[in-house]
Amino acid sequence: MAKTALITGVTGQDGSYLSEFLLAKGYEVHGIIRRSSVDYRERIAHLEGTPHFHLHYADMSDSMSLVKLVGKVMPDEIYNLAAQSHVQVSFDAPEFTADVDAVGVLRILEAVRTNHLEKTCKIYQASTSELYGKVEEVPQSETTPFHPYSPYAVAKLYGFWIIKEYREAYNMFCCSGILFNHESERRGETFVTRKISLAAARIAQGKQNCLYLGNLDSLRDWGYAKDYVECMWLILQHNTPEDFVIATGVQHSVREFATLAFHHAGIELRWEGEGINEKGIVASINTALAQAKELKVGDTVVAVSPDFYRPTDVVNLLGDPSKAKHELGWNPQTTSFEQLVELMVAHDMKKVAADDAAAEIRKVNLAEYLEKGVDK
Ligand code: NAP
Ligand code: G4F
Repeated sequence: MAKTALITGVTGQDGSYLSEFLLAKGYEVHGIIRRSSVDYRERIAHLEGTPHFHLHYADMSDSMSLVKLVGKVMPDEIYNLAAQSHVQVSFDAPEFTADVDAVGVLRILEAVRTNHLEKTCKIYQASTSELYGKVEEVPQSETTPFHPYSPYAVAKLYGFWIIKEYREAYNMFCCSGILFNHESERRGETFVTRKISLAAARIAQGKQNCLYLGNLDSLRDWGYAKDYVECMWLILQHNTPEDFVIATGVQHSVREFATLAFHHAGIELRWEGEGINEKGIVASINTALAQAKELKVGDTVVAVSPDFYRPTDVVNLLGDPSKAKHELGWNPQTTSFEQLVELMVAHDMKKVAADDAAAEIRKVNLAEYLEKGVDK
């Protein structure tokens, strides 16, 4: 019999890849969407209307909607991915972040218990390396103490502990994947990697002059989201409910990400200055890739803006994925950092060019419309 999965956060980066992964495994996939003034769900548009993929309105801040939906779907597995997932935004909207990212987890657990599914329904919780925050050891593993360092991380800490509590108190199969940063061509455009890959593509095509970033020294363990969703599934197929660190075990700085991204867009950077005065300057141009007419050697294309500094910043994340490797048989090196940056920039070079083409078509249509009127 096909298994049934319920995914919260189905419209997000991970939700979209996980849906594809589970559909390919023969699952019946149900996802939670919330009302928005924009109805186009870009990351899952290609799945909507396909036979085993179903969407339902609910919200992580609305217990009743979750209780009713869990009762209707009767899932074998729940993947709780929904969250206000932007760390910097959590300083601006801390209460909303706590409601969705902390109490939301409790609501899912209680929805399962209310529907008497605690013996049959397994739950995956999207925990995060941000729990290590102001890190107490490097690299970080399942035994490293937590030291959350943002409202987001504090909310996620509650989620982690309530999952553990329900596992022990009610013998439920619920686990956390402690995932380090994972990126892709579907990554939200304000996370640092995607912000960089898009800006590099725009600057190479003459659509943007300069990219403003915050802390260039920050270190991350960046993996590919498509590789990481497999692990979410593996965690729920393990014979015992346990928590796992999911990471590559390789660390790079924001500056290194930017240097490599600009390289793939045809721009070699050199760095000058320090702190707020640091700049990424064009050292050479590969005109086969970077075709912006005005771009020249010596131009400043990356600068630092204090707008992107955080009140407290997590600066040294490096995961130890040994447990996932040995107990789940997962390969942390499927996609390397170099491949990740290359595929993101390649995608965004095409996207920026295509956006231009689409804008041209819109301009032509608009001109035609203005000329001929609405009833042509
Ligand atoms: P994402 O792209 O920001 O997606 C977040 C999802 O949560 C979206 O589908 C969003 O829906 C949904 N959501 C937010 N508030 C909601 C609410 N009140 N009710 C229902 N749905 C709501 O995040 P992601 O990168 O895929 O990450 C997935 C999960 O993993 C998140 O919990 C994140 O905190 C965690 N995580 C991510 C990483 C990473 O590097 N990506 C690492 C560790 C942990 P809308 O589309 O309607 O906004
Ligand atoms: O890309 P980021 O915004 O990701 P961050 O804060 O690490 O959070 C992401 O990964 C977590 C896992 O560790 C997830 F739990 C979370 O949901 C999210 O997916 O920032 C990465 C680093 C930070 O140190 C930030 O200060 O890059 C630094 N940074 C420098 N300039 C910037 C910028 N971050 C952003 N977003 N924008 C900048 O201009």
